[in-house]
Formats: sequence, structure tokens, C-alpha cells
Amino acid sequence: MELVTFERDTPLDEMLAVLQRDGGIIIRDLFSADSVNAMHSAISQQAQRTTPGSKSERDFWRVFHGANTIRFTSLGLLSPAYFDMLENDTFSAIADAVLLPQCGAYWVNTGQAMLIGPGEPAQMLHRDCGNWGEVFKPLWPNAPEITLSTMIALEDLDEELGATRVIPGSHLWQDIDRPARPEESVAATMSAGSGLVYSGKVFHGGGANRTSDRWRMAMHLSFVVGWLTPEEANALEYPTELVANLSPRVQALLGFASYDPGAHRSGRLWTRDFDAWKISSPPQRG
Ligand SMILES: O=C(O)CCC(=O)C(=O)O
Ligand SMILES: [Fe+2]
Repeated sequence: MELVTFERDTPLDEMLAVLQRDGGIIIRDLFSADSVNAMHSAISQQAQRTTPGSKSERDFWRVFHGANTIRFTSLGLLSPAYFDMLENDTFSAIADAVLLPQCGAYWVNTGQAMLIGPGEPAQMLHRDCGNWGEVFKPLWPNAPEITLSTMIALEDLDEELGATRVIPGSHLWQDIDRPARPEESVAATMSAGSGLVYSGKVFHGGGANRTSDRWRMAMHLSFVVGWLTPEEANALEYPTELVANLSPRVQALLGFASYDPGAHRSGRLWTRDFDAWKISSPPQRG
């Protein structure tokens, strides 16, 4: 079974129906060539300064991250194209449909370069909602969607280069303990600028890079419901002066707004100024 690839202008309902059925879809040209080129260039440069392998000492994370994989975050410090990608109309519409039934607002979980190096074996298959096991485990198989991700191709990705692998339908498995077998997975082969959009509940993982000399150029972007803590400390990564120039939506996605469970968007920033916090004029201290 292959994952379904859609054109970006496909009606949202069609894409959502297949996302609900398979747990993942590919959207061709999801991101603009300008954004993808800018991120490819910025990430390539940063990769030159980054040592492959996990920054963690723990065995689990060392295996999960891979010894010959380069990962880093804070992508908005490398290129403003990252902030444009956060506002992608199609990914936003899908995230609204998938996550807003469970929350008043969602925010960025992480934006992350994920470059798989030559000879790296396949990553373990996993579910991204595993980051918040307290929520999904007791409720499985009826657990709500709490996170939505996209793997973004910064160049053409095929199986040999380590395209992400997905087990279609595994987000609906009744048995939470059913093991994920690599033979059940399919490669999300896609062209540069395309995005694999996938449920936090579907089994997936980075593919093996079987080339001897090429790095897989891809990045990950995920949102998580506003009542859970993201992996990346977005609000600590970006200085207020930088965020002041971004759109209100991007400011909120990066945590420069309180979580508001209702429809009454207050626009405040946590409790620094309860009524009307203006990012362009932060409150004076002392
Ligand atoms: O690198 C990939 O293709 C997938 C990585 C991934 O799923 C993860 O680290 O959570
Ligand atoms: Fe993952």
C-alpha cells in the first residue's frame, strides 16, 4: 500500500478523509519554492557547524536520534522563511480540523532539521503522541488527536535516501501494544517542497539512508494542543524584538500568547499583563 499524494489545491475534506483513514498523506508543493530553498540553504550551513548524533547521554535518545543524523531546532533564528512556513494555509487548515476539536488553540511543538547521514539505519518506528503518554495511553484506541506533524522534503526524497516510513492505518489499531513491524511500513517518497502530514497516533520513523555519500535534507514541523507542553521551548528561543515583527498568529504559535480555552481570544501573554499585553511594547519591570 502506498500513501496517497494530493495536489495542494485539493478540497480540504478529501485530504482529511484520507488522513483519517491512513494516518498520513503527502501534499505536493505544500511549501513554496522560496521557503524551501531558503531553509535548505540555512539548514545546510548550520549542519556544517553541527556534529552528528544525539546531544543526550541517555541510551534511548541516542538510539532514537541516530548516530549519523544531524538534528537542530530554533530554525527561525536561521531564516525568516521558517516563520512563513508556520502560517502555511493548507497545513494550518488541516491542523485546525484535527486539533481544534480538542483545544482552544494549539502551538508549535517543534520545528527541527532532520538530516539523515549515509549508512544510517532506519529509526525505530514510533508514535509522536508518545511524547505525552499520560494522555493517549489510558484513552487508546479512542485517544484524541493531540499532535499533528509534517515532514518537509527540502529536496526530492526516495526510499534509498531515507524517506520517512509510515505504517498506514496504525493510528487505528485497537491494540496499543501491537508491535510495529518494519515490513508493514511504506516510504513517503516525495518531491522537494512536498510535505508528509501525519497523525500523532500513526507509527512512522526515519528511513535507512542506503547511499554512501548523500545526506537526506528534510525538516519536521509539528503542532501540539495548547494544554500540553511542547518539546521545543519556543518562547525562550526567540527574542521579543524579533517576535514583535511577526504576525499575531505566529506570535501565538511560538507561545507569545496565553492559552485560551474559549472563543474569547484575549491576546494576552501569560500573566505579564493580564488585560492587553503588546508584544511591541513589553511591560517594564521594577
Ligand atoms: O526523520 C524522519 O523521517 C522521522 C523522524 C521522526 O519521526 C522523529 O524523530 O520523531
Ligand atoms: Fe516521529
